[in-house]
Amino acid sequence: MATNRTFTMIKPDAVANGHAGKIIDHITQAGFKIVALKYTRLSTEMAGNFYGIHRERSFFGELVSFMTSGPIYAAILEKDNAVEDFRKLIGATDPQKAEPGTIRNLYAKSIDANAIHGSDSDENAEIEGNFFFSQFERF
Ligand code: 3AN
Repeated sequence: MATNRTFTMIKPDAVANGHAGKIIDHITQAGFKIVALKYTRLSTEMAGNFYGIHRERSFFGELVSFMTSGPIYAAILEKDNAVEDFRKLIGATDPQKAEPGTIRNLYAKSIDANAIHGSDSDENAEIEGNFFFSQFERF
């Protein structure tokens, strides 16, 4: 059964372009409640661990250098069917393929600088949330 939580990061491109406020508004207007929120910057080691599943992929080096290039917002979000509904809200990984009105369609420029992350499963939502937040930082 689907849990009701997912994890997101507003990526360095969207923060640098001044889109973070609009993206957070988009997320809350879509019915997601913010359970935890942090403004932070990933170290190379943290980004490498977070994206460890992609370590063997050709784009891994670029992905880590992009994700460490500036501050991000990390958040845990709550809503019924959170993982699936949030993936719909953000759109496809490649913004050229993202549906009109999705966050990546509106704010992302390229497949690597794609504005936002959303967990792809309940299991990963749990792992990724735990990566950033202690139990005392969730409400
Ligand atoms: P998503 O974030 O949509 O779940 P994943 O998990 O397949 O996508 O990829 C993780 C991140 O790696 C993406 N958000 C994107 O920034 C980057 N990425 C994925 N595929 C590519 C690619 N072909 N070229 C460059 N970066 C990529």
